[in-house]
Amino acid sequence: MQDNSNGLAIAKRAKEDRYQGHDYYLVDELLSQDHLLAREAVRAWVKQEVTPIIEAYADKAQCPTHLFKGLAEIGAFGPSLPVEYGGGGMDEIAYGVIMQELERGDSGVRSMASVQGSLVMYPIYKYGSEEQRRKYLPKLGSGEFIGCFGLTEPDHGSNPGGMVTHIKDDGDAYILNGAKMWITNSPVADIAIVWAKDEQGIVRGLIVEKDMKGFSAPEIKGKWSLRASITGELVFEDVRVPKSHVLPNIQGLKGPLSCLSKARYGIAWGAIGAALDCYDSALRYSQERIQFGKPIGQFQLIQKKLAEMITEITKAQLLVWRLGVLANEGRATPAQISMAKRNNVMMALEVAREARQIHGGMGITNEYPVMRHMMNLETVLTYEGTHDIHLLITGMDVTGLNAFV
Ligand code: TGC
Ligand code: FAD
Repeated sequence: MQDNSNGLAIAKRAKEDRYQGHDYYLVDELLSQDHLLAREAVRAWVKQEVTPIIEAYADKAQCPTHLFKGLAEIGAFGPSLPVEYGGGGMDEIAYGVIMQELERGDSGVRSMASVQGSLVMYPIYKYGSEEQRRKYLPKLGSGEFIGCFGLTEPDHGSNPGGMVTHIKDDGDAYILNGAKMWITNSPVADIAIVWAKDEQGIVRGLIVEKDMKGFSAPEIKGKWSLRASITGELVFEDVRVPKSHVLPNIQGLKGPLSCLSKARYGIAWGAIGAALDCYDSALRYSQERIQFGKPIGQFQLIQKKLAEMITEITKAQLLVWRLGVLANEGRATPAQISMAKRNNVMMALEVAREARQIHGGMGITNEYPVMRHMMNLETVLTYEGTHDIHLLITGMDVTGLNAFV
């Protein structure tokens, strides 16, 4: 009878979350005690709350909405926003570190936090009236309210400036018509930040509440990526939005794009978390899996994969650390953020693909996190600006020539 004890023993252990971080260039020495404490807290929370359930939720294509409260408790919503407005009062590096640990668990869980903090709380904080800030931010920060961000439309994704969703003046309110597509959290959201054109064609931001008449948010089904995140549409049919719900301090496309800069920054950090989880799992598998009488990690081709993975992860870690320093000084440009988002997400996707190969057949199963990360990262490569759009942003920045006109 054949001895299959090696494969069975590894599969049994795979379900345990044995993740540990990897820091080849001692980048942790560039972090403060507060950053490291925040990371430990979120890592422990992910091990306790996310890892045990995430494969089942991804399998059923369901969002673990019960995690919203816990995310609020660990300070994942707006970590760098002021405490009095529902945020965490920390710096931009702490925000990045938290996103990294969340995405180590699952990109969809990081998405839950990114949208709430950077795309809903941030625009209300930055562009809202004091009354709007006081009304919504504490509830969003505590997870009592869930928010979503509606920019993309069925016919306007990479080119949001072409949006057709619009508002018409009607005395003390605006009448909102149109539709948004691919909106994270929309079916479970209490409020939506909606970007629409006014009668002069200027983009305005509105806070739309879920029970406003004529507003609906149907779920989009059938996703093979980000399965543990809920995505939907936003449909507006003559929705009467009081003028007090318009964000008074911003006009133009710069409004939503500046929110995207905040969220893209978090994704640049977050993607490294997914890469680290794949690398960590592959490294362990390579030491435990025996073929031809020795651990597969002893074969040069496996070592090549692992060496290249940790090299790319290390480069990405240094990139976001420097970006974080610039962000703390208020000097990180949108184009620098684009470069980091683009580089780190593709890096993570390539690491996931290599890690999948190292796991052999087991790599396609939910015994290991690798295939889930890989599928998730296909969305991360596309949302918040596609891989190619970010390349064109870098191209425009270095040449001074605009490819979008
Ligand atoms: P353009 O003329 O270049 O810019 C209009 C105004 O905006 C300013 N701006 C920015 N400001 C801050 N941050 C940025 N990243 C900015 N990008 C541009 C710009 O300076 C200008 O200001 P002003 O004062 O001159 O008016 O606009 P354009 O229409 O030519 O578009 C350029 C382009 C293609 C780069 C832009 O539209 C773009 O980034 N497209 C990608 C769209 C996108 O990223 N959509 C994401 C939707 S939200 C999402 O995916 C959430 S997923 C969340 C999750 O689940 O985690
Ligand atoms: P398109 O813009 O149609 O692009 C299709 C292809 O054409 C891409 O490869 C693109 O790179 C390429 N392309 C387009 N223009 C150019 C060009 N000028 N030059 C070269 N190539 C070009 N949006 C929100 O507003 N809020 C959300 O919460 C949100 N969550 C999302 C969640 C998920 C799961 C997904 C999948 C998307 C989400 N999005 C959200 C939408 C996301 O931002 C868009 O999918 C993305 O911006 C791309 O738009 P599109 O899908 O319409 O693709």
